[in-house]
Amino acid sequence: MPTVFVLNGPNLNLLGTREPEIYGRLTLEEIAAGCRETGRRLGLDIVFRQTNSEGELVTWIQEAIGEAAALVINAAAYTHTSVAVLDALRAFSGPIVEVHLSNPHRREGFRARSYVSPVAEGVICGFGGTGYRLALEAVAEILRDRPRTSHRET
Ligand code: CA2
Repeated sequence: MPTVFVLNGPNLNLLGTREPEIYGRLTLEEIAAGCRETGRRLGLDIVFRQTNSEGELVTWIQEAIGEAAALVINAAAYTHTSVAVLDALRAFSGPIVEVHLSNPHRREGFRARSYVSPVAEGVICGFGGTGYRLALEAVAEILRDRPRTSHRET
């Protein structure tokens, strides 16, 4: 079964507690549970993580090399700032899907720039927690159409 890392960046652990008008009412744990459920349905082994640290996010992306068939990433604020995240993502050869709960293009101008998009197969934004399910469905389809053998499968 292909492993998919679902990586989440800073402050997403606060979901469900503040700013529901922007990010919705789901907690990150509820989103994680939804991803695991979707993974069971699609035959994907989901590794779901969140960190507030840029270095830890980079380390997890490096871990995904050789461990994961695909990456779903909501790098949160690091999306707009982190060349380190971009460089790590460039080293990952499988498909990458970028997810955002909100639609950054409807918000402040600085959110329109993404250091993840240049290496992503696609971007899903503005659909709240549903975006994670859509991202996993896209990943499953990409892996079906374009199976890779360089990653570990269990
Ligand atoms: O819409 C998204 O998913 C974002 O990646 C969320 C980031 C933001 O910097 C990006 O521009 C778009 C921020 C996540 C912060 O999450 C919070 C949740 C509840 C309360 C406070 C922050």
